[in-house]
Formats: sequence, structure tokens, C-alpha cells
Amino acid sequence: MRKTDLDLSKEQALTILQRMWVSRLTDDKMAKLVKQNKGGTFQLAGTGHELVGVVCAQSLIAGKDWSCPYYRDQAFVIGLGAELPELFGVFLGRATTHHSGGRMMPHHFSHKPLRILCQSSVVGSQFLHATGRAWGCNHSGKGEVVYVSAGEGATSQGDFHEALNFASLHHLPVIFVIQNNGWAISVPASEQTAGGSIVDVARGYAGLAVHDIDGTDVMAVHTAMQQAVERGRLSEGPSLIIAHVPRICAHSNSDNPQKYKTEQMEHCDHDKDPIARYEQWLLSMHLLSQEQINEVKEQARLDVEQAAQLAEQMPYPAQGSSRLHVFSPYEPPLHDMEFISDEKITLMDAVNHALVEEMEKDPYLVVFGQDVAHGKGGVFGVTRGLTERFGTQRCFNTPLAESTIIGIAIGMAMDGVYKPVAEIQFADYLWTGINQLFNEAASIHYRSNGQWEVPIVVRMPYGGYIQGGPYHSQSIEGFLAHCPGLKIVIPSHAADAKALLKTAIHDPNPVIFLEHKALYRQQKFVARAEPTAQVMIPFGQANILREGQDVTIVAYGMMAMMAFELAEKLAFEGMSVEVIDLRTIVPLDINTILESVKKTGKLLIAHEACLNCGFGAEIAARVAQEGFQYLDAPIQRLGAFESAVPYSKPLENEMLPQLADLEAAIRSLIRY
Ligand SMILES: Cc1ncc(C[n+]2csc(CCOP(=O)(O)OP(=O)(O)O)c2C)c(N)n1
Ligand SMILES: [Mg+2]
Repeated sequence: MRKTDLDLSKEQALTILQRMWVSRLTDDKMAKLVKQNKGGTFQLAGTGHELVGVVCAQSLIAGKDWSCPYYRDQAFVIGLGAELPELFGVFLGRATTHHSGGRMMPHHFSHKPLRILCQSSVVGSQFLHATGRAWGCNHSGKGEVVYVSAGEGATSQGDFHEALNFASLHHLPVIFVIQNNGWAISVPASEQTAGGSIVDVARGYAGLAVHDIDGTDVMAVHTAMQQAVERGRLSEGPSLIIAHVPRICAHSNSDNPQKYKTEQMEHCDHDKDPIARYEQWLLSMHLLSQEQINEVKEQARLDVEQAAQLAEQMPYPAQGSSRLHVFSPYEPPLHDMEFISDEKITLMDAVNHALVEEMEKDPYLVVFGQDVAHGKGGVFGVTRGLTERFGTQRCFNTPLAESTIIGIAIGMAMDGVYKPVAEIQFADYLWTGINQLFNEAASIHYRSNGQWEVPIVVRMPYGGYIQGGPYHSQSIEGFLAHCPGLKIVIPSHAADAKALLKTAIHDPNPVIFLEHKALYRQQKFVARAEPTAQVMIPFGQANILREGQDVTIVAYGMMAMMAFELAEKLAFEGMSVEVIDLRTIVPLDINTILESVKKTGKLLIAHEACLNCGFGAEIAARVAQEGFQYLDAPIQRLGAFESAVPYSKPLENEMLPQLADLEAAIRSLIRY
């Protein structure tokens, strides 16, 4: 077999051409289908980007290596072996097996057998998923690499820089390919990036190999990719390939480049057509004749036509199926509550012990976050001792970047083997990582039509009463509960904390575990006898802390403790208060609440978050709708005043609900 000076066989050279034409003609056909009103309404063509995508795919091993391809990287996906009829099916919103089965817009790829992770529309978040997956590859030692592509516009996102930093820091086998077409919709590179290119900035990341190449030149792409793959397989570190390509199409079918590109610019792009250029190269190398090239193109046309026809025959997603796959089903094994001894442990010890026991059992359970490792073991000391016991590979510090923490957790977990338990230092700082949680982790299972799971746990201290000021006191559960796809756990005492964290670790869905800072070391109510290693508490099962007849208080976290204390006190005055500790707010145990209200006829919901749109509003609405007939009084809510949490103690006391406020609310409701 004749080889080129590229070490590319004639067969490979032919395959590259075939796949480029399939991708190009797929673009053309999809554009027609939009005009014909056949079900597809949205198109992001990859015209001009074909060569870089196809050659990159050819450099990887499909089914072994992992990838996060950009929406414009259709040629890569075709090159890796994605079934063409399915790509058309997804374009027409049909019930395909891969690429989301009609849940995502077209060109948002996801294919589990090909190890294409589920892609979103958020440009840039995929960089961190790829990096997290590469962390897993590095540690499993199988020589797998991870490919991630994007446009130059996406390099303005913080996640790009966070990913380069983390990948360089840990020498990860990830290959970042930036298909630089000079435009992000209508914004030229000169308005996007200081100096017009990210190359010089990227060279500043120690340990990152940087290639700045012509993405229409097969030799350049093939060589850079070979080097990057080899470097990754040998665990030598990450590579960044900036490949310059033309965008010979509109950004999308609703965009008109004439509004921002001159005719001359468009001509220039056409002159750089990678297919024309590649055909010239094949002819000059005598690898193919013009006739053979024509045959390749004709065959591609037939394949594309056939794929489109097959797609038109595919069914639409079944009625009612839009409700499936918000969560992956899970029930923990049942085990009666048993205790190790009578000796009490604090809530922070309970969390630590749950982690130790689960890390002993599962070598793939990994703990990371800011300051969690070594002697410090977290700013509250919750993870103390884990690095010493399990090593720096199992409990490690991350850079000070919340998007990194959640983004790499997602990528790490997506092989279904690694179990990341990440810590956000304070819930108040989740916001710099919220895109990864809300737009990515929460919906990957749903968006991939149940194909991928994101079994991550994100632990975070939350709440006030410790003079933490506006940035160490927030109660954010209401925001989190509004996002479909997240489970939210809020233990109020040590025994629950241990058993609930174990359930969280085994749950295949993203679980947020909120630990109240002021309860970490509290002795009187919170410190409890320690459950044995097997005990797990199912989510969605509220705990009746104290039974009563006169009024129901629904609470969680700090307020559950306060309510319990008051119920005991008021009992001496003959008032009978039932206290329900929700334990998890998603899923919500509405039945226990309704049963209680049936008995007492009166409901008070107490939380320390602001009242407006707080989680209490949701409970009140549900009870009003489903239990109105049981109520003898209007539902009452107690929460914080509408402001940030102030630092000075008198101010904090005014803003956050106090024991006296709760007592007054209970007394008044009982009197009603
Ligand atoms: C975080 C985010 N902001 C805005 C958008 C809207 N948007 C979609 S594509 C795009 C331009 C991306 O440009 P580039 O990364 O250069 O890729 P290209 O389309 O040129 O291939 C924008 C602004 C988005 N999808 N995600
Ligand atoms: Mg671009």
C-alpha cells in the first residue's frame, strides 16, 4: 500500500474524502429539508470545518477514546462512526436512540457507545467535562485520550481557561481543538480576543503543547493530532490545537452573514474550501484520479439521500415520554436504624465517617474541592484525615474555581465508574459554578434521553447564625429546588447526615448535600449516636421529630432544631406541636405533611431563607391545593427578611428568624 509522507495510507486518504463529502452534502440536504418544512427548523452547518473534524476523528480510537464535539463538528461525529440516518433523524426531531432522541436541538451530539459525552448549547462548558474525563483516563491507566472541540468564540469563556489550567496542572490526556473560523456569529476575532488570537495566552500554561495550524491542510492537522494523541496516551499532558478554518456558511439558518461580512470576505472563505484543497492535494500526490474523486462524491450523495429518507420514516418521540428520565430510578437497600454505640458524634464527624466508610469500600470514590486535602481537611475540617488515609489521588485540592470543581466532577463521573464527592467551600460561592450545575449536571440524564448519568455529590456548608456576613450565610435551597434534575438533601442532625450522605453517594443522580455550618459542632440536638455502616435513609422520607395534635411545623436544617426545642418547651404549657423534618426537599415527602395537617389542621412552614419565593411557598401551595379541606387556619410561613445576611450580630439577629419569632408564630397559630 502506497503511503504518503504523512504516514497516511491511500485507504485513509480516501476515507477522509468520503467523510468530508458526506458531511458537506448532509449540510446541503438539511438546508433543503428546512425549506421543505419537514420537521427540522434549526441548522448549524459545518461547511468549511470538515477536514479538521474528519482527520481528528481518524486519529482517535472510536469506543475507546472520549469526545466532546462542538455543534459545528458534525464531520468529526461522522468520522467517528455516528450513524447518518440518526443524524438526520435528530435533525427532524425524531425518536433516535442517540443524540438525545429529540430532546436537544440538532447538532448537540451524544452517543454512549462511541463515548461522545452529551453536549449542551452552552459554549465552553464541555471543556471542563473533557478535562474531568481525562482525569479519570489518567488514573485508570488504559491510555485513553479525550478530544474536545469548540470555536474561537468559546475560548472567551472562563471554563476554557479553567480547563487549560486544570489539565496542565494534572498533565491530563486531553486534546483541545479550537476550530477558529474568525467569527462568533457576527463578532470577528478582533473584537473577541485581545491580540486577535488565544495562542500566545495559551502558551503561558506550563505543560500545555500548543499547535497553531491551518485547519484546511491535511498534513498540518494530521501531524498535530498524531502528536497530541501520542502525548496523551503516554500521560505526558494536554495539547491545544488552534486550527484556522473558513466558515463557508451562515452561523445558523436564521443568520444572514451579509449583515456583517463583505462580499470579499465571503470569497476569501470560499477560496479556503478544505474539500477543494484536499482534492487538489490528492491529485498532486497521485493518490486518486479525478474520476475516483467524482465517484466518491456521487456515492456520498446517494448515502446522504438514503439516510434522509430513512430519517423521514422514523417515528416522533412517543406521547407522554417528555416526562421520562428527569431522574434515574434509585432506592437504597432497606436496613433498620442501628447504632454503633451510645456515644454521640457531631454532624461534621458524621459526614467524615460516611466518607471514610464509603471510600474504604469504593476505590473510585474521590473527594476534592478547595482546601479539602492534607492536614487542613476543609475550612471546617470535615474532610480531615482523608488524604492521609487514602492518598492525594483520592482526596485532593482543586484550584480556586467552582466551575472547575463541578465541571470536572461531571466529566469524571460519566464513565459510570468514578464517584466524585465534591465540596464547595461555602454555598455562597456555588454561583461561580452554577452553570455547570444547572445547565449541565441537572439535565444531562434528561437531555440524553436517559443514556448518560451524572452520579455526583456536591457537598456544601450553608446557612447563617454564625456572623458569616453576606457571603458565608446564604440559604440557597430554594434556588436549587427550582432546577429540575437535582436532588437536595438537608440533614438536621448527625445520624441523618451519615445515613443520608451514604444514600447520596449511591444515588445515580446529581445530589446536593447542604450542611448547616451552625450545626456542625452543635451538641444538644444535633450530636447523635452513630448509625452503623449499612444504614441508609431513602430520599423523600420526612422524619417526624416530635408528634403533636395542635399544629404542624415543617422545617429542615437549623429550623428543624429550633422547632424541636420549642415543641419540647411548649409541651410544658400543654401545647402539642408536631415537628416534621423534611430531610430532603427534592424529593419532597408531601404525604407526611398532608397526613400531619389532616390531624392538626394548622401548618407553619419555617426556613431561614428569605420568604419571597422561598421553598416554603412551594409547600404552602401544595398543601393549599391538596389539603385545603384539612386546614382550620391560613397556612403560615416564617423566614428571613428580604435582604442579604448582614454581619453585625444585632443586624443578623434582625434579619434571620430567631427562636422568639418561631415561638410567637407557633403561639399565634395555635390561638387562631
Ligand atoms: C454561553 C453561551 N453564550 C451564548 C451562546 C449563543 N451562541 C451560540 S454559538 C455562538 C457563537 C460561537 O462562536 P464560536 O465559538 O467561534 O463558534 P462558531 O459558531 O464560529 O463555530 C453564540 C454567541 C451560547 N450558546 N452559549
Ligand atoms: Mg468561530
